[in-house]
Amino acid sequence: MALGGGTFLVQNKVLPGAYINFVSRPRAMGSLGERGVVCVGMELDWGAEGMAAVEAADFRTDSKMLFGYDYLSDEMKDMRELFLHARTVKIYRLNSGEKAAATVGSMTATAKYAGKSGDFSYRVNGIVSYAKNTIDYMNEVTPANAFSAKTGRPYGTFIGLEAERFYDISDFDNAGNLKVGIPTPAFGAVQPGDVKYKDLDKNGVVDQNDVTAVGKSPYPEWYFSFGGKIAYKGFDLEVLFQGAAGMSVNILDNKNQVMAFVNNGNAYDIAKGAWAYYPEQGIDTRASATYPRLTTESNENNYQTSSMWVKNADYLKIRNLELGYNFNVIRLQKAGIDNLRVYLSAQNLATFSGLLKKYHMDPEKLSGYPTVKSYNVGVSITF
Ligand SMILES: [Ca+2]
Repeated sequence: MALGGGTFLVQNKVLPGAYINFVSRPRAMGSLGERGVVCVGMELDWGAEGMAAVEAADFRTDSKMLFGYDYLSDEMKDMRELFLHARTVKIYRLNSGEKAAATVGSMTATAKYAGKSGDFSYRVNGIVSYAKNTIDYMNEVTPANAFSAKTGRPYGTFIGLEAERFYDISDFDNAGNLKVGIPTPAFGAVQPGDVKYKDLDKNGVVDQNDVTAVGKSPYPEWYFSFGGKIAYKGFDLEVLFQGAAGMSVNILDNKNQVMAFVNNGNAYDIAKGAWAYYPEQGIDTRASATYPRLTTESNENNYQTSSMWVKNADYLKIRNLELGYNFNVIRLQKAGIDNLRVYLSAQNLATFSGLLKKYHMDPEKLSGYPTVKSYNVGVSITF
């Protein structure tokens, strides 16, 4: 399939070793398996070699924050790198019945810095990218209220009800009915301790016409990884961190761990924050409750997609940590072995995440077992 087509590339040599690319790429992406998707946009690359940038330091002169062109020998060029890539594209989906258009902007920066002094050497490197999209047009049934629309928001944005608070005793009359003036929820009878949602269109009824954005999308806006390695004589220590930010998850997707007692299931830690008011037993969690009242009955009202359950899913993980020692002795080489390495490594050693801390859920793998930690001891021989 060929729609659009043509690539215009202008490469400007700005400085020896530095370059700027202006790329205009109207192109069809049919070859990527998505039929009828056309992508038109601008890309801008900026790379520099032999340039000490803001994030780098020139260890030879011990100067920091050096900016400007700095001649480096070929050997040194391998040790420093700074690269920026910016992109804005408009994506059109042209299939009949599935018309959609979105604007996507993204930027990626990578940097590497390495040095060596005698038997000691080090390297640090990182990548950070930011991407944001907006749905310009899609085949959406026009909602009753503009604030409910998916169009105009990033793809995948969680749309749901805004949980305001829990119903209190004072919201009900003596017969157990909601007092006049309190909007009626459309998801069945409620009691004190159930989730009270905002009646956004103020029509006196809380229903699906009151939904709006209650979080971001499950696709991160920010993605980053950074790491480094230090080596001294035969020893080396390497670490890699990776993380993502600017995304949400709906923890109701892990029903077993969120909905207490449902299907005779257990109540997990999350339910410890349950609303409870038993004055005769001296129990009153009303001021601090973070979870609706506990019940063994199904409760449609409390388990709507809402800000009660859509949570921030940012995380940072230590993906890899490895300590190694390289034997590189002449005796071994005589035996035809170039290198003998012993190492101790750990994968997914630690996860820093509010979701994991508060709800024992791995943001990358909401249900089931969290990402597996693993430890390895190894020997590698290079012949
Ligand atoms: Ca309403």
